[in-house]
Amino acid sequence: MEEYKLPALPYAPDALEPHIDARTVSIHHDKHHAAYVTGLNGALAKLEEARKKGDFADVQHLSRLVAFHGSGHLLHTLYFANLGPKGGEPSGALSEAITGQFGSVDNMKGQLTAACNSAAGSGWGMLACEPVGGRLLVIQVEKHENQIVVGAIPLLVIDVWEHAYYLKYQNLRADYVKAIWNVINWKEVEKRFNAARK
Ligand code: MN3
Repeated sequence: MEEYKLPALPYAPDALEPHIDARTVSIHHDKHHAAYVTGLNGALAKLEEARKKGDFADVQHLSRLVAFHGSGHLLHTLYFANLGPKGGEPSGALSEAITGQFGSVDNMKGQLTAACNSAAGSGWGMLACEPVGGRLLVIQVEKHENQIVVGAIPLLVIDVWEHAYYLKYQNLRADYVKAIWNVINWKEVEKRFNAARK
């Protein structure tokens, strides 16, 4: 298996200005996201070593590292892909599903905004689709290495760790969350939704 690699940003670092500043996007992607990729590869290499030696004394610690860095890598890959300079509103089947289940797109945004604003420091807000009933769920992630609804497929994720907004917004997380609705790549969210329902 090849090592995990940091995916390139799908747009220029300043593409989300003025809502998310270029310096934050650069540091977030080049330093924070990169660190998860390095951490995940490191933990997997140690597990490979452990398998070769037949010595699993550190398996609990290493499993936690895989969960922490693996979730970090996957969530940040989704996060950067579900943002984009064009913004807009959901359309098609996704829009119908959101309206059907939340009453309106604004209701969903209200719940997801509240989940983002009240998540503990290292958290995420997430719109997900669970595959048993096909229901859309707003999920509040407080420790990203813990699964909240096992099997639910993230459609839209919003990073609310301080590094995602602090340079521009300092302690005003709610202002960052309010601004981020201007730069959601709904086509990407829709693509994930259509794949999740199959
Ligand atoms: Mn982050």
